[in-house]
Amino acid sequence: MISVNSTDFLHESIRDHIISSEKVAHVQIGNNAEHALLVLTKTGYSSIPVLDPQYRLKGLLSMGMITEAILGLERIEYERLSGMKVDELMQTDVPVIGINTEFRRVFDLLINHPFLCVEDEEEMFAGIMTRRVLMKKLKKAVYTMPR
Ligand code: 2BA
Repeated sequence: MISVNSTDFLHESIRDHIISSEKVAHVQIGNNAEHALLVLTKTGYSSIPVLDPQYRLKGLLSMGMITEAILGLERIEYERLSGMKVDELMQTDVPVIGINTEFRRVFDLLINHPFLCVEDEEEMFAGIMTRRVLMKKLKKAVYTMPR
């Protein structure tokens, strides 16, 4: 049986566990797809947030979305990258959570999403909650279960 203590974290706020906005690789609305491809390649992340100049979340962009957009009939048309804006390519239907959301809520969402974008009380982008952070919390809970 899991002790009450080991699952206490489920009612804890994610606030102190997010990767804060300044540490999150992102692109801005208006950036071209060539710049976005560079950021995705250099950071190694498969998907990153798209923000406006006021740091509000506008969407998510992945490597797949870029390659799909420049896929020609016979080859990948890299020369089209500089003429495309991230605004045209990004996914806008993105799950967003508030900064005071409890861990039990992110549990469900992180089954289908590798990370969740987090907004503060003013609806500004505050950072991301990743699957890795949740897994570490879960591991700690499992290891403190009574035998
Ligand atoms: P992915 O890029 O698909 O990465 C999957 C997992 O691979 C990550 O899980 C992490 O454990 C590892 N990983 C990938 N690139 C890494 C790197 N440059 N440095 C260290 N570890 C790396 P999570 O940490 O749970 O992240 C889940 C997703 O959240 C990532 O998926 C990425 O889309 C996003 N992400 C994580 N940290 C980010 C950051 N600082 N900036 C932007 N996006 C981030």
